[in-house]
Amino acid sequence: MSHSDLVQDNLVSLQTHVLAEEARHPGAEGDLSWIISAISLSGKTIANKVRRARLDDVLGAHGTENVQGEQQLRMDVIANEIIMRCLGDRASIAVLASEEDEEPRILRKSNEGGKYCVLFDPLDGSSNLDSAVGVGTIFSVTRNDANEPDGERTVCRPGTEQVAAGYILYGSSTIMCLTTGNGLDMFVLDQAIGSFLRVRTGLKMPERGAIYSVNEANASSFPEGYQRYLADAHASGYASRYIGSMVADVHRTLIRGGVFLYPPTQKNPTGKLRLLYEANPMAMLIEQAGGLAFSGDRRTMDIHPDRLHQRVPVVLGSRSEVERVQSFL
Ligand code: AHM
Ligand code: MG
Repeated sequence: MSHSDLVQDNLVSLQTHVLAEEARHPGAEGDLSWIISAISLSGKTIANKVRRARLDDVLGAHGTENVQGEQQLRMDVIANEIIMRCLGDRASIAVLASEEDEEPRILRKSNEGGKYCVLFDPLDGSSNLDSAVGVGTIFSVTRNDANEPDGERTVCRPGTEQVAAGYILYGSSTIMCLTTGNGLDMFVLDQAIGSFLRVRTGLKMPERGAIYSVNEANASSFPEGYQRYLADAHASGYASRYIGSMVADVHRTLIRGGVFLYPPTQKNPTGKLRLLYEANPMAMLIEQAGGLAFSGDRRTMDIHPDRLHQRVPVVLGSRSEVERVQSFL
């Protein structure tokens, strides 16, 4: 037996991976690696809090509302604070924009080294925490515009301008899916050594999949095209899977194929999910894995946002399944 056979472990860490990715870009100065490392630290910290939430008695409402008028849970506030602290001291971050905060936080100007902006949903699906299903953190990294003094306008950029995007799923294992625009890579947190280890590079999602994922209780208020798609899916023997946590539902869609939808409803006429914190980063990941992501009749990442907390309809998943939905719209 050779010596190398004695160590079976996969030993490419997230850190090693990002540094190697960055080395492929001439002139890169390592700033993005520092940002991803801060996101990784926040993910590990949040994963630990999520696992202990009931023991530490931090489930339930915080007693405040966020900018969308939604009840903030204690864990939303905790996750937001962890990310703000971990990312707040990284020298190359100009702006931090969180789904939980009304205004973006401007940390430094570009002439003070602020090269990037990070947008995030700290704990998506948090209303599911008390039933212990998967929840997640979603993030998006864009370049800071040196000529734009207004923080909100700086981060209101189309998804095509994202330089990195990803999510961390706090599920039966803690998983990070990441893209820096060169395919989608997947990492699993090895609790024993405290590192995210790479398990897949260039992950491609199935081309098709007879699974739809939508909150079907709202179906009667979906625009007609979505209703006709669902009727067709029923008649064609599709399976329905819906957790109600976007990160968990998108992750399954990535692995198993199919389509995830959040259409316009009576309650949310432009859809529920937020363009900058949810739809765009997921769209980048899905496209990098060979899938498609649309909002109405437009590619999600082509939308020019007009405000920070803008909501859009979402249809994303396997290429042929998204095309099938589009054919009904
Ligand atoms: P949140 O950011 O307030 O947690 O809301 C977003 C979540 C998504 O994770 C999920 O896809 C969706 O809301 C579920 O909404 P609904 O309960 O209406 O089906
Ligand atoms: Mg959310």
